[in-house]
Amino acid sequence: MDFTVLTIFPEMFDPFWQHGIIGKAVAKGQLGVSVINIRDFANDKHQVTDDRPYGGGSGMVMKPEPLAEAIRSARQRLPKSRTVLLTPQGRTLDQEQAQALAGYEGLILVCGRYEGVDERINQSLIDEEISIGDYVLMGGELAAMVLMEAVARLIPGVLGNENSAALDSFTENLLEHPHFTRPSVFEGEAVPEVLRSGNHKAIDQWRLEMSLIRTFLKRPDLLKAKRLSRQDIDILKKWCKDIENIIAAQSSSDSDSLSSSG
Ligand code: 4HQ
Repeated sequence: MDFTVLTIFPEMFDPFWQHGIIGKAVAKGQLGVSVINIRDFANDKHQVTDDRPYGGGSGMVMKPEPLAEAIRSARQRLPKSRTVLLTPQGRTLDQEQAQALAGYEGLILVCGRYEGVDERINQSLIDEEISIGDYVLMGGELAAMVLMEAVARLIPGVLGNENSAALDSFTENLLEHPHFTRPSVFEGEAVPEVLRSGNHKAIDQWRLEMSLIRTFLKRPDLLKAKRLSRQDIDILKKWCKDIENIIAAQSSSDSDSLSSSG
């Protein structure tokens, strides 16, 4: 996978390429990264990349000529790549889309500043508009980094042998189970006994139960969208039964509280 970023702030990406798993993937040649300074494609003496908006109003607009030349230059180097504009007007990035983007040979990520880019760039040179969420940033650079992190970890080999596991949680619409490490008791809170039992079948079962209940409590929308396995359904049914039993025990022993609470 090749990432090419178009920006007027190329230095912002140096620390990003250099650290952590992305840095390692670049060093191992699993990831090709480059940055194009849009300013280098401005032809005037002062290398201006913005201009005043037609129709008036506050703020500036990214001039089309330098941006168009920068995109063409990137495409020439990576003809099979997909050109993405980071903008709040795009579809909101999710795991499924990250998965699809990971399938391209290259991604050209266009980062706007100011009020955004001249609309004609959008019409002729952008394959896809992507947003990282419904809030307003000052430029597309951080959005491009978010996108690259989400995509890079899906490229085979980048996360090592954990890769297939990493695909699991969100792709399957399930939040992760809780994680614990040493010490076994921290500030009075003990690690759940099952995790220290050495019983791997019991551990797997507990983790799946935790994943399901957390998804139900924190992100019911995900659980609703999930394709449930037989095992998932059995776990959910067991909880339903447990809750029903608790309610049944209440109504037989304490009918007063039922009628008074309505
Ligand atoms: N931008 N997701 C760039 C964003 C944004 C987002 C605002 C992009 C400013 C010039 N990008 N323009 N949200 O807020 O991707």
